[in-house]
Amino acid sequence: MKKIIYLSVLAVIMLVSSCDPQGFEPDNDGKVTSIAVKEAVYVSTGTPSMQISFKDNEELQLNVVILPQSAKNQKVTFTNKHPELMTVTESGLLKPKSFGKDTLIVSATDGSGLSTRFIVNIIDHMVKATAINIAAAAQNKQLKIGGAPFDLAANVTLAPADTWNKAVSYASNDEAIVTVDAAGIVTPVSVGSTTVTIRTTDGSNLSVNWNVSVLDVTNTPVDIDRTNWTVTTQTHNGYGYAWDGNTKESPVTGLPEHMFDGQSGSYLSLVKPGGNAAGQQPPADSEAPSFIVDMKTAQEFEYIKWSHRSGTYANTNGSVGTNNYNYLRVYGIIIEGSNDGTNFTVIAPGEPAGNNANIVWVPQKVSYVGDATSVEDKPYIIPITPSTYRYVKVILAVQSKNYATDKYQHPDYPGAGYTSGGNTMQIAEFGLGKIVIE
Ligand SMILES: [Ca+2]
Repeated sequence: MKKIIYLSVLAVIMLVSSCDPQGFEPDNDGKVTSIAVKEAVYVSTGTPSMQISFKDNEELQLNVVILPQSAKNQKVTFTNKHPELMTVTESGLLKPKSFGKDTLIVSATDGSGLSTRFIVNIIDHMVKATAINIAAAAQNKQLKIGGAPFDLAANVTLAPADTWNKAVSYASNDEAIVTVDAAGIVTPVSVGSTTVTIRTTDGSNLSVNWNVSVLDVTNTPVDIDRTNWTVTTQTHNGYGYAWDGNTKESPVTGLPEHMFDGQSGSYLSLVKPGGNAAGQQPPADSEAPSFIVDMKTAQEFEYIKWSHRSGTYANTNGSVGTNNYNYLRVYGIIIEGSNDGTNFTVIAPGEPAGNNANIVWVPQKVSYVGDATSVEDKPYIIPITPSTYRYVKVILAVQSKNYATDKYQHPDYPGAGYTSGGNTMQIAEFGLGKIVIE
């Protein structure tokens, strides 16, 4: 009998040892004492609790941790309070149906009666915007008439960063000031101030007004410096100019460089085909005279600056009086550009008019028709096709003697030029430049 008891005790010891190799004897009879879920985190706000969170377009597999690890029956069951929000499988896979707040109950099945509750936050994956932000650099933007459109969309962000639907709408509150397209490109229309309303489209119904002003612009003509310019003339007999005032040997004016001296009383004078002056009589059918300006370096230009003779002029050789006849003026030119001084390309006028598309018309206060006078004491800015050249050739193509309905004709001035007089064409100032928009 003693021997049997001894063996029984030994068997018990061996049994215990096989269940707990550490040698500690469980004090709970192998029952579950704690149920934890790895995915649950402690949330201290509100009623402090262990909470599980996931988005309503995701599934979440729970990993349950049972204590003690030696519990004999570690199987648990899952139930939840709101089956309309999610389902949970036998293996602890949470499947969302809608966003909201549910309660998950994880229960032991070993008869311990133990269960643990978790708050489950099923989050709307369609995160809505909470704010519309406009970059500081775009605040109170100033645009300019005729200036570049502004990319407002590039300066708009929504918070939070994971906002589901980042699309916003744009609406100008005064389309007479600015217009804005669906892509958020703002175009200035006229001077004034208004706002553009930026609105979310994700249902958050947020909006902000963006301030914008449209300012007038100044188009400033900037003349090219003429200091180093030189000029050559091309005439039927090679004579460089028609002298004016005093004598051929000591002319007062008429010289090519007088186009660059800043004085409208001095000028380059060239004899017209069919004219007779300074000992020169080019035939009426001879080629129109021209001059070539060498600017020494290639320059960008988009306008001609031209002054007709106006006022008096004096130098050591004497003086010339004012002369306001239209027939001493150039009516139209053909302008050409070159970078080698030999091969020239026609530069089209900014505003072609008349029966020759290459003619750049030189304005004056009176008509090209007939005999008229006008004081021309200000330079004209004449737009031409923007170009970059070192050499510019100006052919004096149209003047009073060849202005006629069957020759050169400007549509605003139908008729014939004055043919009885006017032997020379006089150019008081010639320049080139470009418009700077500020
Ligand atoms: Ca001059």
